[in-house]
Amino acid sequence: MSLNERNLNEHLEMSAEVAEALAAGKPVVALESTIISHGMPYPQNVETALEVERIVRENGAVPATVAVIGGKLRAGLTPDEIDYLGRRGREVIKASRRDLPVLVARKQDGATTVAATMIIAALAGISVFSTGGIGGVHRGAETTMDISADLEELAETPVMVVCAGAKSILDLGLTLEYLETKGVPVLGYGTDELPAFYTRQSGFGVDYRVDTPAELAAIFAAQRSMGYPGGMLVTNPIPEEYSMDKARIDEVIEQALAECDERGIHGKETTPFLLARIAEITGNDSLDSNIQLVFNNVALGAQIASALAG
Ligand code: PSU
Ligand code: MN
Repeated sequence: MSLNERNLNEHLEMSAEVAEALAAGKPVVALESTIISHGMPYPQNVETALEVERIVRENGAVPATVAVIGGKLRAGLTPDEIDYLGRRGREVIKASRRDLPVLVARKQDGATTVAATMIIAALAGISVFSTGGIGGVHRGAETTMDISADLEELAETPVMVVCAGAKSILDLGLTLEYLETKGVPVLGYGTDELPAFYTRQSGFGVDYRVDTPAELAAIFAAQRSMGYPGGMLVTNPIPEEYSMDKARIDEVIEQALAECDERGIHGKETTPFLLARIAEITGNDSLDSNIQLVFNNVALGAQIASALAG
């Protein structure tokens, strides 16, 4: 273990349940908290986060919701802490990789993005992390250079991230190119096509189609056993019955993007703004789909973690 990792570990605090499960080699699934504070409105955010933990357990794994609380890197929150993050919403600092040192030094709270959740999961020794969607290369990145730190983290940190693809608020083609350059395998669970979050299809292919949790676990184990750094991305299509009409959601996304531009929103505010606007414009239809795809991803994450442990 490097010096840096040891230093970070001093700041890590696992719940007793998560620590015991990891020590016993039992399956654990990491869950992020930006989705709670910035990705969904209250109270659906808290209801979803608690239901997600229940689904992980139902599928035989221990949930480890990740956040920064009072400067501690936490894996495994209490329901009260989840409620606190959900109620405070966007007042909680959205914490990606670059934010962690400041929050730790100042003993502040932070809702962790995919990137920051991967860092904390890896420190804790958790291999599988399920969420809704990841950050990626934003449309117009050729001039804004807005590329999520999530992609860089996937290149460096040994965690398998299970998501429903990426929203077309991003440039999906450029996101795939970036992941290819960085050597991140993009696996489609039961699909050849990259899912686009609200819809099952994007028009872009994944690197490999994989049909079972057992094979996903085997591919992750193979990556780890070769000893070089990096994680991988599993993309799991939204269940058919909850998928949205592509033309409708594309229209809404275009409108949200135009408003984002007009208001000059940039940096870390971009993704939360777009997510909130899409939910507002669709009158919460998209929120229901969002919640269902997260449920679907955490069930798969628990099955992969079980296969890895077994
Ligand atoms: N995409 C979603 N829902 C989310 C996010 C992205 O559909 O909640 C959150 C995740 O926490 C992700 C972060 O890691 O936004 C990416 O933010 P940025 O683009 O600023 O890196
Ligand atoms: Mn960004």
